[in-house]
Amino acid sequence: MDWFTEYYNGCGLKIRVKEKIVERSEIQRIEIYQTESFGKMLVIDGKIQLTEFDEAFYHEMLVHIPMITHPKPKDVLIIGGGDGGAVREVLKHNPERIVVVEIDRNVVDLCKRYLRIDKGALDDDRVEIVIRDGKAFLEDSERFDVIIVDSTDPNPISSTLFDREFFDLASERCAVFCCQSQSPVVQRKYFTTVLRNSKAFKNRRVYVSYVPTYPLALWSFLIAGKRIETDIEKVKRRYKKRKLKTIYYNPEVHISAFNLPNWLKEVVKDVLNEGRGRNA
Ligand code: AG3
Repeated sequence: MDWFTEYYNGCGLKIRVKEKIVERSEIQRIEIYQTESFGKMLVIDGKIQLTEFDEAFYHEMLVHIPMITHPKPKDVLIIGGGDGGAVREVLKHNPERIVVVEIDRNVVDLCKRYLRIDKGALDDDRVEIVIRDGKAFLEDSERFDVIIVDSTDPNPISSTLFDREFFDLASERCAVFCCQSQSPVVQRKYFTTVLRNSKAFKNRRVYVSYVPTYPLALWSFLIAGKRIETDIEKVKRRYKKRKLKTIYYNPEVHISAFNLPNWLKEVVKDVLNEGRGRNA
């Protein structure tokens, strides 16, 4: 049996793999493995995107916090997320329409064929799949109730989803926005880039979750919207009303995700306050 290793800043994660199920390299190098203990695993350009074992930890936290924040999400846009994990979770809220804008057709095709974590969601009548760069799509798109960005780490293909203009545009196209914002521990630069470039949103908060197969397991998310829902009673009511069935997310986890340790609070505060008061 072989080991698959993803390296980050002077450390890494090693996972034992039984076989490589498929590999395709066009705009990105996509690999799907059968691992020894974590089920199937999707890797893009050497970086672990998901394993069957913990993908719900990530997708549920990426999706349910913004979806619950919106009182009645009807139109939802997912940028990235061609594996279908995020769409599967969005469908649990029974929206009228979901558009998935994925830049790489191969992600959708290979995941549908070899992974099937979407559980049929990618073929649902309410779901439209558009193969296009997410920022280009937003330039001439309508407004959505919720926009969720399920991207890879910043790289030449995904970099348009991390720049200032992207967040400026997104802020005009939705009521609630949420994106994954990388590891605040071992990818601090990526994390602060998201915070710096998303100034167009007037009200933003960071929350965190535990995703064991991502760099050092502590993962961050940025949510923006007029009112970010952290009232436990309201969250409980919506969770119940929408009859959500989840394996990680619940109303208590929703609330506690926003409670950051001091060092991270400091990082967030420092970046959000940058430039303020300089000319005071
Ligand atoms: N998107 C976030 C994956 C980031 C993982 N980074 C890494 N392993 N260096 C996941 C896409 C799954 N829908």
